[in-house]
Amino acid sequence: MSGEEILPKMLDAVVVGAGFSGLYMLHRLREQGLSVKVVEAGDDVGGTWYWNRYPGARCDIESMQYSYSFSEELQQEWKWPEVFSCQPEILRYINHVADKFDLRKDIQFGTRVTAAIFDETQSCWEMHTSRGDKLVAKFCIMAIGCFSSPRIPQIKGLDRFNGKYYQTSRWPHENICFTGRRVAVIGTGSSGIQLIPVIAEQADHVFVCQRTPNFSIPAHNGPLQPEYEQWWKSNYAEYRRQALETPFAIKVKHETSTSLVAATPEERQAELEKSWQIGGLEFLIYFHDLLFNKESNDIAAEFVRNKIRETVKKSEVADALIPQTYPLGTKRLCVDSNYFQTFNRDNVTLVDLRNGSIDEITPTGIRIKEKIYEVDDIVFATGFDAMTGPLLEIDIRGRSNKSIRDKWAEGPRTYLGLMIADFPNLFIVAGPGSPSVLTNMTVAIEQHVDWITECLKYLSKNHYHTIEPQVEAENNWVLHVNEIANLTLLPLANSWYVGANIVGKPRVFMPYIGGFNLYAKKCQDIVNNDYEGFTCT
Ligand code: N01
Repeated sequence: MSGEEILPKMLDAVVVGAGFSGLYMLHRLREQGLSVKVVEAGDDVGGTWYWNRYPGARCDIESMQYSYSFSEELQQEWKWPEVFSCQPEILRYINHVADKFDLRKDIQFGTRVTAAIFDETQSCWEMHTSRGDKLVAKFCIMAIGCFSSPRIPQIKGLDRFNGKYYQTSRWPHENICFTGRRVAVIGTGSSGIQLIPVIAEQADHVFVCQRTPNFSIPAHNGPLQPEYEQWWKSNYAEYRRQALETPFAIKVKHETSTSLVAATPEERQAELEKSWQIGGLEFLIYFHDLLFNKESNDIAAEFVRNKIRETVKKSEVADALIPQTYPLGTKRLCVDSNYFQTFNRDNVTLVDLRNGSIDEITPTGIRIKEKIYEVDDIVFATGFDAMTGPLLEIDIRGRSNKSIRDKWAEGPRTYLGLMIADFPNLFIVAGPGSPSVLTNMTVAIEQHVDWITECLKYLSKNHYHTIEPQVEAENNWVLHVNEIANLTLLPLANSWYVGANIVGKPRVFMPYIGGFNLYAKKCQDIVNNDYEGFTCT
Protein backbone atom coordinates (compact mmCIF):
# COMPACT_ATOMS: atom_id res chain seq x y z
CA MET A 1 0.00 0.00 0.00
CA SER A 2 1.39 3.39 -0.90
CA GLY A 3 -0.64 5.18 1.81
CA GLU A 4 -1.79 7.66 -0.81
CA GLU A 5 -5.43 8.62 -0.64
CA ILE A 6 -7.51 7.34 -3.55
CA LEU A 7 -9.77 10.16 -4.68
CA PRO A 8 -13.28 9.32 -5.86
CA LYS A 9 -14.18 9.86 -9.49
CA MET A 10 -14.77 13.52 -10.34
CA LEU A 11 -18.45 14.16 -11.04
CA ASP A 12 -19.79 17.11 -12.94
CA ALA A 13 -22.16 17.99 -10.11
CA VAL A 14 -23.31 17.00 -6.66
CA VAL A 15 -26.78 18.14 -5.73
CA VAL A 16 -27.59 18.23 -2.03
CA GLY A 17 -31.24 17.41 -1.34
CA ALA A 18 -33.93 15.40 -3.14
CA GLY A 19 -36.97 17.60 -2.63
CA PHE A 20 -38.72 19.55 -5.37
CA SER A 21 -35.48 21.46 -6.16
CA GLY A 22 -32.98 18.62 -6.09
CA LEU A 23 -35.12 16.31 -8.22
CA TYR A 24 -35.69 18.86 -10.94
CA MET A 25 -32.00 19.87 -10.83
CA LEU A 26 -30.99 16.25 -11.33
CA HIS A 27 -33.40 15.89 -14.23
CA ARG A 28 -32.12 19.04 -15.99
CA LEU A 29 -28.44 18.23 -15.51
CA ARG A 30 -28.87 14.67 -16.70
CA GLU A 31 -30.58 16.03 -19.81
CA GLN A 32 -27.32 17.90 -20.48
CA GLY A 33 -25.42 14.64 -20.28
CA LEU A 34 -23.66 15.59 -17.05
CA SER A 35 -22.65 13.10 -14.39
CA VAL A 36 -24.64 13.97 -11.27
CA LYS A 37 -25.16 12.52 -7.84
CA VAL A 38 -27.80 13.65 -5.39
CA VAL A 39 -27.17 13.24 -1.69
CA GLU A 40 -30.28 13.20 0.49
CA ALA A 41 -30.54 13.03 4.28
CA GLY A 42 -33.96 11.35 4.25
CA ASP A 43 -34.58 7.75 3.29
CA ASP A 44 -36.65 8.75 0.28
CA VAL A 45 -37.50 11.66 -1.99
CA GLY A 46 -39.71 14.60 -1.01
CA GLY A 47 -37.71 17.04 1.14
CA THR A 48 -40.15 19.15 3.15
CA TRP A 49 -42.96 16.81 2.16
CA TYR A 50 -40.99 13.77 3.30
CA TRP A 51 -40.27 15.18 6.76
CA ASN A 52 -43.38 17.19 7.64
CA ARG A 53 -45.88 14.36 8.12
CA TYR A 54 -47.83 15.84 11.01
CA PRO A 55 -51.62 15.42 10.98
CA GLY A 56 -53.22 18.20 8.95
CA ALA A 57 -50.07 19.07 6.97
CA ARG A 58 -51.03 20.52 3.63
CA CYS A 59 -49.90 23.09 1.14
CA ASP A 60 -51.40 26.57 1.17
CA ILE A 61 -50.92 27.08 -2.58
CA GLU A 62 -53.39 25.37 -4.90
CA SER A 63 -52.02 22.12 -6.28
CA MET A 64 -52.81 23.05 -9.87
CA GLN A 65 -50.07 25.65 -9.32
CA TYR A 66 -47.93 24.00 -6.63
CA SER A 67 -46.57 21.41 -9.04
CA TYR A 68 -43.95 21.16 -11.75
CA SER A 69 -44.61 22.87 -15.06
CA PHE A 70 -41.62 21.49 -16.98
CA SER A 71 -43.41 18.47 -18.41
CA GLU A 72 -46.72 18.96 -20.20
CA GLU A 73 -47.30 15.21 -20.04
CA LEU A 74 -46.82 15.22 -16.27
CA GLN A 75 -49.11 18.14 -15.62
CA GLN A 76 -51.80 16.66 -17.85
CA GLU A 77 -51.70 13.13 -16.46
CA TRP A 78 -51.63 13.96 -12.75
CA LYS A 79 -54.95 14.24 -10.89
CA TRP A 80 -55.13 16.16 -7.63
CA PRO A 81 -58.07 15.13 -5.44
CA GLU A 82 -58.34 18.43 -3.53
CA VAL A 83 -57.76 22.10 -4.28
CA PHE A 84 -55.09 22.35 -1.57
CA SER A 85 -53.34 19.01 -1.28
CA CYS A 86 -52.47 17.25 1.93
CA GLN A 87 -48.91 16.09 2.59
CA PRO A 88 -49.47 12.41 1.64
CA GLU A 89 -50.86 13.47 -1.76
CA ILE A 90 -47.93 15.78 -2.48
CA LEU A 91 -45.51 13.05 -1.45
CA ARG A 92 -47.32 10.59 -3.75
CA TYR A 93 -46.87 13.11 -6.58
CA ILE A 94 -43.15 13.58 -5.87
CA ASN A 95 -42.67 9.81 -5.84
CA HIS A 96 -44.46 9.59 -9.16
CA VAL A 97 -42.10 12.23 -10.60
CA ALA A 98 -39.06 10.36 -9.26
CA ASP A 99 -40.29 7.16 -10.91
CA LYS A 100 -41.45 8.71 -14.16
CA PHE A 101 -38.09 10.37 -14.79
CA ASP A 102 -36.11 7.49 -13.30
CA LEU A 103 -34.40 9.76 -10.79
CA ARG A 104 -33.75 7.43 -7.84
CA LYS A 105 -30.79 5.66 -9.44
CA ASP A 106 -28.64 8.77 -8.99
CA ILE A 107 -29.70 9.53 -5.42
CA GLN A 108 -27.87 8.39 -2.32
CA PHE A 109 -30.44 8.34 0.50
CA GLY A 110 -29.93 8.41 4.25
CA THR A 111 -26.80 10.51 3.85
CA ARG A 112 -26.15 14.03 5.04
CA VAL A 113 -23.49 16.28 3.55
CA THR A 114 -21.52 17.56 6.53
CA ALA A 115 -18.82 19.58 4.78
CA ALA A 116 -18.15 21.06 1.34
CA ILE A 117 -14.66 22.37 0.70
CA PHE A 118 -13.53 24.15 -2.47
CA ASP A 119 -10.22 22.87 -3.78
CA GLU A 120 -8.58 25.85 -5.49
CA THR A 121 -5.90 23.81 -7.20
CA GLN A 122 -8.38 21.52 -8.97
CA SER A 123 -11.30 24.01 -9.10
CA CYS A 124 -13.66 21.45 -7.63
CA TRP A 125 -15.76 20.80 -4.55
CA GLU A 126 -14.91 18.07 -2.12
CA MET A 127 -17.88 16.94 -0.09
CA HIS A 128 -17.89 14.84 3.06
CA THR A 129 -20.92 12.95 4.27
CA SER A 130 -22.32 11.54 7.49
CA ARG A 131 -21.48 8.06 6.17
CA GLY A 132 -17.82 8.98 5.84
CA ASP A 133 -17.95 9.15 2.03
CA LYS A 134 -16.08 11.72 0.04
CA LEU A 135 -17.46 13.08 -3.23
CA VAL A 136 -15.69 15.33 -5.67
CA ALA A 137 -17.49 17.45 -8.24
CA LYS A 138 -16.93 20.50 -10.40
CA PHE A 139 -20.18 22.04 -9.24
CA CYS A 140 -22.02 21.85 -5.94
CA ILE A 141 -25.70 22.71 -5.88
CA MET A 142 -27.36 23.22 -2.54
CA ALA A 143 -31.01 22.24 -2.95
CA ILE A 144 -31.52 21.81 0.77
CA GLY A 145 -34.66 23.85 1.26
CA CYS A 146 -35.44 26.76 3.53
CA PHE A 147 -37.07 24.76 6.33
CA SER A 148 -34.84 21.78 6.89
CA SER A 149 -33.24 22.91 10.11
CA PRO A 150 -35.96 22.38 12.76
CA ARG A 151 -35.88 23.86 16.23
CA ILE A 152 -37.12 22.48 19.56
CA PRO A 153 -36.77 25.01 22.37
CA GLN A 154 -34.47 24.06 25.22
CA ILE A 155 -36.97 23.66 28.05
CA LYS A 156 -35.79 22.27 31.35
CA GLY A 157 -37.03 18.77 32.14
CA LEU A 158 -37.91 17.45 28.68
CA ASP A 159 -35.59 14.49 29.22
CA ARG A 160 -37.58 13.50 32.32
CA PHE A 161 -41.00 13.64 30.63
CA ASN A 162 -42.77 10.27 31.02
CA GLY A 163 -45.03 10.76 28.01
CA LYS A 164 -44.22 10.97 24.35
CA TYR A 165 -43.14 14.04 22.50
CA TYR A 166 -43.18 14.82 18.80
CA GLN A 167 -41.89 17.48 16.48
CA THR A 168 -44.01 18.45 13.47
CA SER A 169 -41.09 18.34 11.05
CA ARG A 170 -39.74 15.01 12.32
CA TRP A 171 -43.08 13.24 12.57
CA PRO A 172 -42.93 9.44 12.84
CA HIS A 173 -43.89 7.44 9.78
CA GLU A 174 -46.39 5.28 11.64
CA ASN A 175 -49.88 6.48 12.46
CA ILE A 176 -50.03 8.24 15.83
CA CYS A 177 -53.42 8.10 17.50
CA PHE A 178 -54.25 10.70 20.13
CA THR A 179 -57.59 9.17 21.13
CA GLY A 180 -58.06 9.35 24.87
CA ARG A 181 -54.89 11.35 25.38
CA ARG A 182 -54.16 14.79 26.80
CA VAL A 183 -51.91 16.70 24.44
CA ALA A 184 -49.99 19.96 24.72
CA VAL A 185 -49.20 21.68 21.43
CA ILE A 186 -46.45 24.30 21.63
CA GLY A 187 -46.42 26.80 18.76
CA THR A 188 -49.13 28.43 16.67
CA GLY A 189 -47.42 29.13 13.34
CA SER A 190 -48.56 27.52 10.06
CA SER A 191 -47.74 24.02 11.31
CA GLY A 192 -49.51 24.39 14.67
CA ILE A 193 -52.54 26.04 13.07
CA GLN A 194 -52.94 23.11 10.66
CA LEU A 195 -52.33 20.46 13.28
CA ILE A 196 -54.43 21.70 16.21
CA PRO A 197 -57.91 21.20 14.66
CA VAL A 198 -57.03 17.64 13.59
CA ILE A 199 -55.60 16.60 16.96
CA ALA A 200 -58.55 18.23 18.76
CA GLU A 201 -60.89 15.84 16.92
CA GLN A 202 -59.08 12.85 18.43
CA ALA A 203 -57.65 13.84 21.77
CA ASP A 204 -59.25 13.80 25.15
CA HIS A 205 -57.93 17.33 25.69
CA VAL A 206 -55.63 19.73 23.85
CA PHE A 207 -53.73 22.53 25.55
CA VAL A 208 -52.66 25.04 22.89
CA CYS A 209 -49.57 26.88 24.15
CA GLN A 210 -49.48 30.17 22.25
CA ARG A 211 -46.66 32.69 22.52
CA THR A 212 -47.73 35.06 19.72
CA PRO A 213 -51.20 34.99 18.14
CA ASN A 214 -51.25 34.66 14.37
CA PHE A 215 -53.43 35.96 11.59
CA SER A 216 -55.01 33.08 9.70
CA ILE A 217 -57.35 33.03 6.73
CA PRO A 218 -59.63 30.10 5.89
CA ALA A 219 -58.48 27.94 2.98
CA HIS A 220 -62.03 26.98 1.88
CA ASN A 221 -60.49 23.74 0.75
CA GLY A 222 -62.54 21.04 -0.93
CA PRO A 223 -62.52 18.45 -3.69
CA LEU A 224 -61.01 19.69 -6.92
CA GLN A 225 -63.95 20.24 -9.26
CA PRO A 226 -63.53 18.56 -12.69
CA GLU A 227 -64.47 21.79 -14.51
CA TYR A 228 -61.81 23.76 -12.62
CA GLU A 229 -59.19 21.09 -13.30
CA GLN A 230 -60.19 21.02 -16.97
CA TRP A 231 -60.01 24.80 -17.16
CA TRP A 232 -56.38 24.66 -15.98
CA LYS A 233 -55.44 21.72 -18.14
CA SER A 234 -57.01 23.17 -21.27
CA ASN A 235 -54.51 26.02 -21.26
CA TYR A 236 -51.90 25.06 -18.68
CA ALA A 237 -48.85 26.59 -20.38
CA GLU A 238 -50.53 29.96 -20.80
CA TYR A 239 -51.79 30.10 -17.20
CA ARG A 240 -48.37 29.14 -15.90
CA ARG A 241 -46.89 31.90 -18.05
CA GLN A 242 -49.32 34.40 -16.53
CA ALA A 243 -48.22 33.33 -13.03
CA LEU A 244 -44.61 34.09 -14.00
CA GLU A 245 -45.56 37.70 -14.60
CA THR A 246 -46.80 38.27 -11.05
CA PRO A 247 -44.89 39.25 -7.90
CA PHE A 248 -45.85 36.08 -6.00
CA ALA A 249 -45.70 33.72 -9.00
CA ILE A 250 -49.32 32.81 -8.42
CA LYS A 251 -52.21 33.14 -10.84
CA VAL A 252 -54.88 34.61 -8.59
CA LYS A 253 -58.62 34.32 -9.04
CA HIS A 254 -59.41 37.99 -8.50
CA GLU A 255 -57.70 41.22 -7.63
CA THR A 256 -59.20 44.59 -7.01
CA SER A 257 -58.08 48.09 -7.83
CA THR A 258 -60.10 49.36 -4.87
CA SER A 259 -57.99 51.16 -2.31
CA LEU A 260 -59.08 50.27 1.21
CA VAL A 261 -58.04 53.73 2.35
CA ALA A 262 -60.06 55.64 -0.26
CA ALA A 263 -63.15 53.37 -0.24
CA THR A 264 -66.33 54.09 1.74
CA PRO A 265 -66.94 51.85 4.78
CA GLU A 266 -69.55 49.87 2.78
CA GLU A 267 -67.23 49.37 -0.20
CA ARG A 268 -64.42 48.28 2.12
CA GLN A 269 -66.59 45.77 3.89
CA ALA A 270 -67.87 44.35 0.59
CA GLU A 271 -64.39 44.00 -0.91
CA LEU A 272 -62.89 42.54 2.24
CA GLU A 273 -65.73 40.03 2.45
CA LYS A 274 -65.16 39.05 -1.18
CA SER A 275 -61.47 38.57 -0.48
CA TRP A 276 -62.24 36.54 2.67
CA GLN A 277 -64.51 34.27 0.65
CA ILE A 278 -61.71 33.64 -1.88
CA GLY A 279 -59.59 32.91 1.19
CA GLY A 280 -56.05 31.68 1.76
CA LEU A 281 -52.96 33.62 0.77
CA GLU A 282 -54.93 35.41 -1.93
CA PHE A 283 -56.34 37.56 0.89
CA LEU A 284 -52.95 39.27 1.00
CA ILE A 285 -52.73 39.72 -2.76
CA TYR A 286 -56.31 40.80 -3.49
CA PHE A 287 -55.55 44.38 -2.43
CA HIS A 288 -52.35 45.72 -3.94
CA ASP A 289 -50.96 47.68 -1.05
CA LEU A 290 -51.44 45.62 2.13
CA LEU A 291 -47.74 45.00 2.55
CA PHE A 292 -46.77 48.62 1.86
CA ASN A 293 -49.45 50.85 3.28
CA LYS A 294 -49.96 50.74 7.04
CA GLU A 295 -53.36 52.40 6.89
CA SER A 296 -54.63 49.89 4.37
CA ASN A 297 -53.08 47.04 6.35
CA ASP A 298 -54.73 48.27 9.58
CA ILE A 299 -58.15 48.14 7.91
CA ALA A 300 -57.66 44.61 6.62
CA ALA A 301 -56.17 43.48 9.95
CA GLU A 302 -59.15 44.84 11.85
CA PHE A 303 -61.47 42.98 9.49
CA VAL A 304 -59.68 39.71 10.33
CA ARG A 305 -59.75 40.52 14.04
CA ASN A 306 -63.52 40.94 13.77
CA LYS A 307 -63.79 37.57 12.04
CA ILE A 308 -61.95 36.00 15.00
CA ARG A 309 -64.32 37.78 17.44
CA GLU A 310 -67.33 36.50 15.47
CA THR A 311 -66.00 32.94 15.36
CA VAL A 312 -64.70 32.35 18.87
CA LYS A 313 -67.55 32.24 21.34
CA LYS A 314 -65.70 33.07 24.57
CA SER A 315 -64.64 36.69 24.29
CA GLU A 316 -61.61 36.30 26.57
CA VAL A 317 -60.34 33.45 24.36
CA ALA A 318 -61.01 35.49 21.21
CA ASP A 319 -59.10 38.43 22.67
CA ALA A 320 -56.12 36.22 23.41
CA LEU A 321 -56.16 34.83 19.86
CA ILE A 322 -56.22 38.24 18.19
CA PRO A 323 -52.86 39.51 16.91
CA GLN A 324 -52.28 43.12 17.93
CA THR A 325 -48.56 43.70 17.80
CA TYR A 326 -47.59 43.46 14.11
CA PRO A 327 -49.20 44.21 10.74
CA LEU A 328 -51.14 41.55 8.86
CA GLY A 329 -48.91 39.35 6.68
CA THR A 330 -45.63 40.48 8.21
CA LYS A 331 -45.33 37.16 9.99
CA ARG A 332 -46.06 34.49 7.34
CA LEU A 333 -49.85 34.54 6.90
CA CYS A 334 -51.39 31.25 8.01
CA VAL A 335 -54.07 29.41 6.10
CA ASP A 336 -56.39 27.12 8.02
CA SER A 337 -59.31 24.77 8.07
CA ASN A 338 -61.38 25.44 11.21
CA TYR A 339 -58.58 26.79 13.37
CA PHE A 340 -60.45 29.48 15.29
CA GLN A 341 -63.62 27.30 15.46
CA THR A 342 -61.56 24.69 17.32
CA PHE A 343 -61.40 26.96 20.36
CA ASN A 344 -65.17 26.56 20.80
CA ARG A 345 -64.68 22.88 21.65
CA ASP A 346 -64.88 21.82 25.29
CA ASN A 347 -61.71 19.76 24.94
CA VAL A 348 -59.49 22.67 23.83
CA THR A 349 -57.83 25.13 26.20
CA LEU A 350 -55.77 28.11 25.09
CA VAL A 351 -52.72 28.61 27.28
CA ASP A 352 -51.50 32.15 26.72
CA LEU A 353 -47.75 32.11 27.26
CA ARG A 354 -47.68 35.91 27.44
CA ASN A 355 -48.97 35.46 30.98
CA GLY A 356 -46.02 33.23 31.79
CA SER A 357 -43.71 31.12 29.69
CA ILE A 358 -43.13 27.40 30.17
CA ASP A 359 -40.84 27.10 33.19
CA GLU A 360 -40.33 23.40 33.08
CA ILE A 361 -41.51 20.12 31.69
CA THR A 362 -42.25 17.80 34.58
CA PRO A 363 -42.50 14.00 34.28
CA THR A 364 -46.27 14.39 33.85
CA GLY A 365 -46.83 17.74 32.18
CA ILE A 366 -45.96 21.35 31.58
CA ARG A 367 -45.37 23.79 34.41
CA ILE A 368 -46.07 27.50 34.04
CA LYS A 369 -45.47 29.32 37.32
CA GLU A 370 -47.31 27.23 39.95
CA LYS A 371 -49.72 25.57 37.54
CA ILE A 372 -49.00 22.16 36.01
CA TYR A 373 -50.91 21.12 32.89
CA GLU A 374 -50.98 17.32 33.10
CA VAL A 375 -50.46 15.82 29.64
CA ASP A 376 -49.63 12.49 28.01
CA ASP A 377 -48.05 13.93 24.86
CA ILE A 378 -46.30 17.11 23.80
CA VAL A 379 -46.17 18.30 20.20
CA PHE A 380 -43.55 20.86 19.28
CA ALA A 381 -44.64 23.02 16.34
CA THR A 382 -41.87 25.47 17.11
CA GLY A 383 -40.45 26.17 13.68
CA PHE A 384 -37.10 26.30 11.98
CA ASP A 385 -33.85 28.17 11.67
CA ALA A 386 -35.19 29.28 8.31
CA MET A 387 -33.28 29.93 5.08
CA THR A 388 -29.74 30.22 6.45
CA GLY A 389 -29.90 27.42 9.06
CA PRO A 390 -29.64 24.49 6.63
CA LEU A 391 -26.63 26.03 4.84
CA LEU A 392 -24.82 26.99 8.02
CA GLU A 393 -25.18 23.46 9.40
CA ILE A 394 -22.80 22.35 6.65
CA ASP A 395 -19.16 23.34 7.01
CA ILE A 396 -18.90 25.16 3.66
CA ARG A 397 -15.50 26.59 2.77
CA GLY A 398 -14.63 28.55 -0.33
CA ARG A 399 -11.46 30.24 -1.51
CA SER A 400 -8.60 30.44 1.01
CA ASN A 401 -10.58 28.08 3.25
CA LYS A 402 -13.01 30.94 3.96
CA SER A 403 -16.01 29.67 5.94
CA ILE A 404 -19.59 30.58 5.07
CA ARG A 405 -20.25 30.77 8.82
CA ASP A 406 -17.71 33.62 9.10
CA LYS A 407 -18.86 35.28 5.91
CA TRP A 408 -22.51 35.29 7.06
CA ALA A 409 -21.85 36.21 10.70
CA GLU A 410 -23.77 39.48 10.21
CA GLY A 411 -26.41 37.92 7.96
CA PRO A 412 -26.53 36.16 4.59
CA ARG A 413 -24.68 37.65 1.63
CA THR A 414 -25.44 36.36 -1.85
CA TYR A 415 -25.76 37.61 -5.39
CA LEU A 416 -29.37 36.99 -6.51
CA GLY A 417 -29.72 34.39 -3.76
CA LEU A 418 -27.97 32.07 -6.20
CA MET A 419 -24.24 32.36 -5.60
CA ILE A 420 -21.73 33.66 -3.05
CA ALA A 421 -18.54 35.63 -3.72
CA ASP A 422 -15.44 33.56 -2.90
CA PHE A 423 -17.43 30.33 -3.22
CA PRO A 424 -17.00 29.53 -6.94
CA ASN A 425 -19.22 26.96 -8.64
CA LEU A 426 -21.47 26.72 -5.57
CA PHE A 427 -25.14 27.36 -6.35
CA ILE A 428 -28.07 27.67 -4.00
CA VAL A 429 -31.65 26.94 -5.02
CA ALA A 430 -34.15 29.28 -3.32
CA GLY A 431 -31.46 30.76 -1.09
CA PRO A 432 -31.53 33.93 1.03
CA GLY A 433 -31.66 36.95 -1.26
CA SER A 434 -34.06 35.22 -3.67
CA PRO A 435 -37.87 35.54 -3.62
CA SER A 436 -38.37 31.80 -2.82
CA VAL A 437 -40.41 31.68 0.41
CA LEU A 438 -42.46 34.73 -0.57
CA THR A 439 -43.70 33.05 -3.73
CA ASN A 440 -45.12 29.83 -5.05
CA MET A 441 -42.02 27.77 -4.26
CA THR A 442 -42.35 25.38 -7.18
CA VAL A 443 -42.20 28.25 -9.68
CA ALA A 444 -39.26 29.85 -7.88
CA ILE A 445 -37.46 26.51 -7.85
CA GLU A 446 -37.97 25.91 -11.56
CA GLN A 447 -36.70 29.40 -12.36
CA HIS A 448 -33.53 28.85 -10.30
CA VAL A 449 -32.87 25.37 -11.64
CA ASP A 450 -33.33 26.57 -15.23
CA TRP A 451 -30.99 29.51 -14.59
CA ILE A 452 -28.30 27.24 -13.12
CA THR A 453 -28.65 24.79 -16.02
CA GLU A 454 -28.25 27.59 -18.58
CA CYS A 455 -25.26 28.90 -16.63
CA LEU A 456 -23.50 25.53 -16.75
CA LYS A 457 -24.17 25.32 -20.49
CA TYR A 458 -22.67 28.79 -20.93
CA LEU A 459 -19.54 27.83 -18.96
CA SER A 460 -19.08 24.68 -20.98
CA LYS A 461 -19.65 26.41 -24.31
CA ASN A 462 -17.09 29.10 -23.46
CA HIS A 463 -14.59 26.68 -21.89
CA TYR A 464 -14.74 28.32 -18.49
CA HIS A 465 -13.96 26.30 -15.36
CA THR A 466 -15.39 28.56 -12.68
CA ILE A 467 -18.00 31.21 -12.08
CA GLU A 468 -18.51 33.35 -8.98
CA PRO A 469 -20.06 36.70 -8.14
CA GLN A 470 -17.97 39.84 -7.94
CA VAL A 471 -17.90 41.29 -4.44
CA GLU A 472 -19.30 44.60 -5.63
CA ALA A 473 -22.26 42.94 -7.37
CA GLU A 474 -22.96 40.90 -4.25
CA ASN A 475 -22.75 43.97 -2.00
CA ASN A 476 -25.12 45.87 -4.25
CA TRP A 477 -27.58 42.98 -4.25
CA VAL A 478 -27.54 42.66 -0.46
CA LEU A 479 -28.14 46.41 -0.22
CA HIS A 480 -30.98 46.21 -2.73
CA VAL A 481 -32.64 43.29 -0.89
CA ASN A 482 -32.57 45.31 2.33
CA GLU A 483 -33.68 48.58 0.76
CA ILE A 484 -36.68 46.95 -0.90
CA ALA A 485 -37.63 45.17 2.33
CA ASN A 486 -37.49 48.47 4.19
CA LEU A 487 -40.01 49.97 1.78
CA THR A 488 -42.51 47.41 3.07
CA LEU A 489 -44.05 46.65 6.45
CA LEU A 490 -42.44 43.20 6.57
CA PRO A 491 -39.38 43.96 8.70
CA LEU A 492 -41.66 45.26 11.48
CA ALA A 493 -42.62 41.84 12.83
CA ASN A 494 -40.50 39.48 14.90
CA SER A 495 -40.75 36.78 12.26
CA TRP A 496 -38.51 34.04 10.94
CA TYR A 497 -38.18 36.24 7.81
CA VAL A 498 -35.84 38.39 9.94
CA GLY A 499 -34.49 35.51 12.01
CA ALA A 500 -36.19 36.78 15.18
CA ASN A 501 -37.21 33.26 16.25
CA ILE A 502 -33.60 32.17 16.73
CA VAL A 503 -31.69 33.59 19.68
CA GLY A 504 -28.55 35.40 18.51
CA LYS A 505 -29.41 35.28 14.81
CA PRO A 506 -28.63 38.61 13.10
CA ARG A 507 -31.80 40.55 12.32
CA VAL A 508 -31.78 40.73 8.53
CA PHE A 509 -34.76 40.41 6.20
CA MET A 510 -33.65 37.35 4.25
CA PRO A 511 -35.87 36.84 1.18
CA TYR A 512 -36.15 39.23 -1.76
CA ILE A 513 -39.51 41.05 -1.72
CA GLY A 514 -39.12 42.98 -4.98
CA GLY A 515 -41.44 40.50 -6.75
CA PHE A 516 -40.81 37.25 -8.57
CA ASN A 517 -41.52 38.81 -11.98
CA LEU A 518 -38.96 41.59 -11.55
CA TYR A 519 -36.48 39.20 -10.02
CA ALA A 520 -36.73 36.72 -12.91
CA LYS A 521 -36.30 39.58 -15.39
CA LYS A 522 -33.21 40.77 -13.49
CA CYS A 523 -31.72 37.26 -13.63
CA GLN A 524 -32.36 37.11 -17.38
CA ASP A 525 -30.92 40.61 -17.97
CA ILE A 526 -27.75 39.53 -16.19
CA VAL A 527 -27.45 36.53 -18.50
CA ASN A 528 -28.12 38.71 -21.55
CA ASN A 529 -25.32 41.01 -20.39
CA ASP A 530 -22.85 38.15 -20.42
CA TYR A 531 -23.31 37.24 -16.77
CA GLU A 532 -22.92 40.75 -15.50
CA GLY A 533 -21.56 40.89 -11.96
CA PHE A 534 -20.01 37.42 -12.24
CA THR A 535 -16.42 36.50 -12.96
CA CYS A 536 -15.76 33.45 -15.12
CA THR A 537 -12.31 31.94 -15.47
O1 N01 B 1 -43.00 27.57 12.37
P1 N01 B 1 -43.20 29.09 12.84
P2 N01 B 1 -43.98 26.67 11.50
N1 N01 B 1 -42.16 28.61 23.47
O2 N01 B 1 -41.84 29.61 13.13
C1 N01 B 1 -43.63 29.21 18.64
C2 N01 B 1 -43.86 27.02 6.24
N2 N01 B 1 -44.98 26.12 6.40
O3 N01 B 1 -43.40 25.32 11.41
O4 N01 B 1 -44.35 33.46 17.03
C3 N01 B 1 -43.37 28.75 22.93
O5 N01 B 1 -44.05 29.84 11.92
C4 N01 B 1 -43.60 30.49 17.85
O6 N01 B 1 -43.95 31.59 18.64
P3 N01 B 1 -43.48 33.10 18.19
C5 N01 B 1 -44.40 28.44 6.27
O7 N01 B 1 -43.63 29.26 5.47
C6 N01 B 1 -45.88 26.09 5.39
O8 N01 B 1 -45.35 26.77 12.00
O9 N01 B 1 -42.03 32.98 17.79
N3 N01 B 1 -43.60 28.91 21.63
C7 N01 B 1 -44.61 30.15 16.75
O10 N01 B 1 -45.91 30.28 17.20
C8 N01 B 1 -44.24 28.76 7.73
O11 N01 B 1 -44.25 30.12 8.02
C9 N01 B 1 -46.98 25.32 5.51
O12 N01 B 1 -43.70 33.91 19.41
C10 N01 B 1 -42.55 28.88 20.82
C11 N01 B 1 -44.31 28.67 16.51
O13 N01 B 1 -43.66 28.17 17.66
C12 N01 B 1 -42.93 28.09 8.05
O14 N01 B 1 -42.98 26.87 7.33
C13 N01 B 1 -47.19 24.55 6.63
C14 N01 B 1 -41.25 28.72 21.30
C15 N01 B 1 -43.40 28.45 15.34
O15 N01 B 1 -44.01 28.93 14.19
C16 N01 B 1 -42.72 27.78 9.50
O16 N01 B 1 -43.94 27.34 10.08
C17 N01 B 1 -46.25 24.58 7.64
C18 N01 B 1 -41.08 28.58 22.69
N4 N01 B 1 -39.86 28.45 23.22
C19 N01 B 1 -45.15 25.37 7.51
N5 N01 B 1 -40.42 28.73 20.23
C20 N01 B 1 -47.95 25.34 4.42
O17 N01 B 1 -47.72 25.28 3.26
C21 N01 B 1 -41.19 28.90 19.14
N6 N01 B 1 -42.48 29.00 19.49
C22 N01 B 1 -49.27 25.49 4.80
